[in-house]
Amino acid sequence: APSRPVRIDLVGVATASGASVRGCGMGPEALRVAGLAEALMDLDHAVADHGDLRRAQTSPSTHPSSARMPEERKADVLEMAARISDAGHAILQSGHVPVFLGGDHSIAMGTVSAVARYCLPRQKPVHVLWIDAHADYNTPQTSPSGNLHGMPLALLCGEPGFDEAFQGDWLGRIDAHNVTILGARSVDREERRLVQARGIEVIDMRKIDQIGVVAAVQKVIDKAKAAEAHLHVSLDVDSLDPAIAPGGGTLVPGGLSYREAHLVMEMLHDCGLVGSLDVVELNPFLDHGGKSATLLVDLVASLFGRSIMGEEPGPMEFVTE
Ligand code: HAR
Ligand code: MN
Ligand code: MN
Ligand code: MN
Repeated sequence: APSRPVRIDLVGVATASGASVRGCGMGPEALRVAGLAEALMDLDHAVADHGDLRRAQTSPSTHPSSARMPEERKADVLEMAARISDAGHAILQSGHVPVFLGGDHSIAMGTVSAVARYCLPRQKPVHVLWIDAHADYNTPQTSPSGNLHGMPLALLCGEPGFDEAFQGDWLGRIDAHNVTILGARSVDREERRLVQARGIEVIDMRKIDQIGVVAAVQKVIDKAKAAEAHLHVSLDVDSLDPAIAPGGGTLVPGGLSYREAHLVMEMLHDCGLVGSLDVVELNPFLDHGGKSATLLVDLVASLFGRSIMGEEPGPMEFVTE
């Protein structure tokens, strides 16, 4: 395998508390069944699986068909974020690459915090590449749904409007100028206003159609490389086209194609800057026979060095025009 072997620590986060559709709490196990650790070991990486973080078992609701109460779900999300942040920080301290398996996207409140808490005091800038159909930049004031998986980036960028329950030693902050959202095609009106006001770079699907994945990803790589940044990739299953990845609770048509998604991952691998990863929102209950889980495993393999012919094309070989 062409990539430099690294030590990868898998951390499952078996929760759907940030989402309204249940089932993505089973995501980590589906990724294991689809062969994630084996695929990475096949690329000569050393892999440890830390198992799953999960909330303590609570008694069943007296109203089984109703969703759990918003305040209770918020408490879950924040408790989980604190635990994720500490677990991720310890992994980074040990010099390993954390790969977080969601779980809904609210887990990124903890994962990105871990990266920020580790890198920023060491004068290492952080760049976050958020690959998603959505911007996940709502605040409790702007959110049309109240679902916390639509808010992690806003919290991480220090957006006002989050009450004191969201603040704590676990929370790490990132600069909105060091965030790129890739693959967006569903952004709420108020959310769009915030994203634009903060100067967050959004490479939406229309832009990808126009400039292509190569130019899009090269923009991110150039930025991260110039800053000598740690690149954190947060991969939401709904960034992918629903035809190839049906296993998500909030699907939006017009997503990344199979080869576009792989090319993103292949280029990110070759740039050598990726130091942590989230794979989120996989809902095995909605998936079709493991199709989405298998695709995600293959994409993670591409990110960690799997290539068709085993070659290592330097970044320059992408610039052919
Ligand atoms: N923007 C919508 C909201 O805030 C939906 C976004 C959340 N869905 C996700 N995130 N899957 O990527 O409710
Ligand atoms: Mn998301
Ligand atoms: Mn999404
Ligand atoms: Mn700035």
